[in-house]
Amino acid sequence: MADRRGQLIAPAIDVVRHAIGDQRYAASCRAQFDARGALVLHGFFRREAIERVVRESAHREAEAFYARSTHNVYLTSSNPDLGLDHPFNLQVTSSKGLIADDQIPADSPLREIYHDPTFQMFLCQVLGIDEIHPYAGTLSSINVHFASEGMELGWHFDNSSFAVTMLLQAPEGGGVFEYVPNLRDADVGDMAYARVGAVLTGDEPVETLHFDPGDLVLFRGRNALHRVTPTEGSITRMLVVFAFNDQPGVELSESALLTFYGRTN
Ligand SMILES: O=C(O)CCC(=O)C(=O)O
Ligand SMILES: [Fe+2]
Repeated sequence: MADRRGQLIAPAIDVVRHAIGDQRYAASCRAQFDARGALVLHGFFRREAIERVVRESAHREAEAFYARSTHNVYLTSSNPDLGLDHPFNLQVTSSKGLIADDQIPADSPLREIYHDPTFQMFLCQVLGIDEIHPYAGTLSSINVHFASEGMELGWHFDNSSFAVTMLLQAPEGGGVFEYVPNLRDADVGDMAYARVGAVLTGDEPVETLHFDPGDLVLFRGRNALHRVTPTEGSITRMLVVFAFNDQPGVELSESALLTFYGRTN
């Protein structure tokens, strides 16, 4: 399938349901994304592509790097001066397994999607950015996350301003993405302590983002407080993260690489 400019589009993308090469379609996606801080495009990836990626990823679950940590919602170290029960210092738990970009096969449909020029241009239009680039380095661009029974991601804000994900395999229960859109404006240094405290004590209502395997999900994780509830049952939650930057040459810090992957290259 080709777009308006005759550009071939990765066959894994269902361009019949999602005309990503069409400016009007991109504009309507952007309006939804801006209004909600999140966008779910149901059935974005074709079933055959998902099944293939699940087949090529599932047996690598044992090779994944597993980490469990306690952290605050800002993913920084604590500040003892503020007191242990200050929202800045409240601790939550995260545990997941991860395979890095260099563990994903060269011919995986995930790579075709990630590098597809029409897909990248569509993301720019929806996100309102001029350029989109992979991470420098060999680990961070495409990752597959595994959450087996009991694993969860605690409440947090992402470091990056946007996230692009796709669920590969849903668990029997749990693994629910909960969030509060636009809880803060990180660009002006807003820490939103009162609301962060209220979400963590259950006093502020949160929203649930529903998505199924094959749905494309975009969200503004730097300003939306979000979590993924613990997986229930024996089916592992599997999710792809397509990580991009709006500038070239960005790489995670050495300590972030060690935390996420247990290695730096
Ligand atoms: O697993 C998800 O749906 C979200 C992942 C996430 O929030 C993250 O990796 O920071
Ligand atoms: Fe996140």
